[in-house]
Amino acid sequence: MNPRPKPTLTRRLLSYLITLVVLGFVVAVNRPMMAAANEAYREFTINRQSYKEKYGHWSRLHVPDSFRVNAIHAALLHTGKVLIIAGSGNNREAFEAGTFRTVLFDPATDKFTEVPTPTDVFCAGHTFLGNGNVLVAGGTKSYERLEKDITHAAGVMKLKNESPNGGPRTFRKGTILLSGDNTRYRTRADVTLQPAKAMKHGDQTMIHASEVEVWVDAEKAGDGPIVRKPAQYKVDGLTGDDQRNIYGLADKITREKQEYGGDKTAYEFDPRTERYVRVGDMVKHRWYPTLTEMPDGNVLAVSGLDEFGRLLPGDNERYLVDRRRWEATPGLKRQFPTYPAFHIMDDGRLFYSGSNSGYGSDKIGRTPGIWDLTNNSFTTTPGLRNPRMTETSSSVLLPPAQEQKVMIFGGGAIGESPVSTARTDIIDLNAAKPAYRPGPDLPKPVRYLNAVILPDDGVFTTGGSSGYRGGPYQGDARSDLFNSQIYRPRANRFEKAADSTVGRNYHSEAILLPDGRVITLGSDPLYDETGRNPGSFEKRIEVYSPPYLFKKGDRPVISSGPAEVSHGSVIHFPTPDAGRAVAARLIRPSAVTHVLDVDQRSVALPLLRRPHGVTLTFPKRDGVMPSGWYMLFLVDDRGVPSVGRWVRVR
Ligand SMILES: [Cu+2]
Repeated sequence: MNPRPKPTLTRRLLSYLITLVVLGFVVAVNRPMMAAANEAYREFTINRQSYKEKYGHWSRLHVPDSFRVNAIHAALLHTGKVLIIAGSGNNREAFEAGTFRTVLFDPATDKFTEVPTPTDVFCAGHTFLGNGNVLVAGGTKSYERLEKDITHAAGVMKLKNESPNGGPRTFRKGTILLSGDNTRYRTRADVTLQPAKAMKHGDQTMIHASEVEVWVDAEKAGDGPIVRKPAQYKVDGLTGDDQRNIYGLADKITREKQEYGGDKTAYEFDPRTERYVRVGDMVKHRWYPTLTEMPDGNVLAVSGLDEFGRLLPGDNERYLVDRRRWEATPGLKRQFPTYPAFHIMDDGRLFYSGSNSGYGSDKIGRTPGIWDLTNNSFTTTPGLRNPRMTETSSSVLLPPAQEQKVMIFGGGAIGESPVSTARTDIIDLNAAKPAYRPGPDLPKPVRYLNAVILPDDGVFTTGGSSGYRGGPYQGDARSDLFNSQIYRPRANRFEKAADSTVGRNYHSEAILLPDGRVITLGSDPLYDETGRNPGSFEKRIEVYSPPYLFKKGDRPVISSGPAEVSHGSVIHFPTPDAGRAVAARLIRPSAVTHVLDVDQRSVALPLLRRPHGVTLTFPKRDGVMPSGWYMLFLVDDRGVPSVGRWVRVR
């Protein structure tokens, strides 16, 4: 028999190709089945009791269509409801239509309700006041305009008046300003210019010109009207003395990007009436400010962009709670990037963790430190690793607040940088020379990590993305992170928690609910799944139930107790579970936006077991326990907390 001829190269290649095609076909046909099998196995695993006991469990909340809003801000009210604020929700059409949204969600009944929203509070600052109202201040006056959309040169025109006579002068929108070569620029809004001030210095009278600022746009499109140098402009139509006394000054008129402009409107949101109550306007317009309640109960507003989208260079201001109005604090001039994160220390000073979000100088106000408001001194604190990656990081006053330890999580380099970090660092503010020390790394580099203090002293951390706004990261088009983990301060390590199913990056929030669950909302990805088209705002809401909710046996119960307590008081709370109660925690509810939550803190209450209850000692110091509403949790020997009981601290 002749040996079989060796197949030619062509034949061999052909047979490989056929095998490949057949294999590919088999895989393609079975892929949905394999994916379904994987999914079924995952479902089976995460729903097992033993898995839930160890890692907790996520569930999706049903949100009726009419209440699907862009959750930019969220706060837990002492009525137990979650305040969800969108304003215009980072949606230009909504802004231009004047459609501003706020909804309330009641986790006890799963019901949503609508709240009328008078102005655009998108990207305002907020914090709780001692009476439980949420102070909401600033917001959006104008949307950004990108360079590619700017057809007409524009700039900020300072109108000046050097005459003390003639009273206030109003210049209508559309007023023309003329450059030296008679190029025409139109004002964008009505403005009123006060007369100059005449001031006596000894026997001399000095005139201080008044001024008001307004956007102007070139009448003609294109680059012709661009002016790059400071220059003086004539107001069209003025003659004689008026023309000499009243004029315009502009640093530049260009086709550069115009940032979002801040608003100066302020409200107290009243949880009882569920309405915004207008209070005095802020001194400055602010977009992305931080509001911090101070130990005296007043509120400090720091940073933000002004109405022309310029970073406020350290002009901070104070809200006087009793008078419901704002006043400038020239004695507290200090510049920070937008949404700087402050934590009130036990002695009333503010610790700036270095976390911030959005905009700011790359040099000024980026270093963490302790700010003494009594003399405006600022002592920087050393030791933070990756100090250039604090933007979009988060920071938490670790539980319990008495230990005065702050932890910073992740963050990215300034602006739309592709760089982010998995670093956590911890600082002990009780130390003689406080300095950040290395904490355990997060599983992955992350921006926008939401961090929530749990009643069992764990810090639940979830979501975020490695790339800017969930966008490209090291070759992947999308970079949302689904891993969650609980930081255990005692053990100084992260424990794995169940994966979430919804990505949460920029403009997302997470909040502890009174029943011990955590609600997560929002996310504003730059791109869609393909990484090619613009992303859409994430409107789904997820709720995480921590492992303690799956332990066998009943949760401890606080049967009753006073609704109000004062600093330094010792109070008996009846409970049938006194025998197994090991800890009591007073948790101040979250008010969060842009991973900034200066309100959240957990205060330890020393506990004495009695036959039919526990006796709790409340701290004396405002800096440990600022006045306001808190949730009181009793925690048993298995680490299982009671449902939070609302207590007002006076
Ligand atoms: Cu924002």
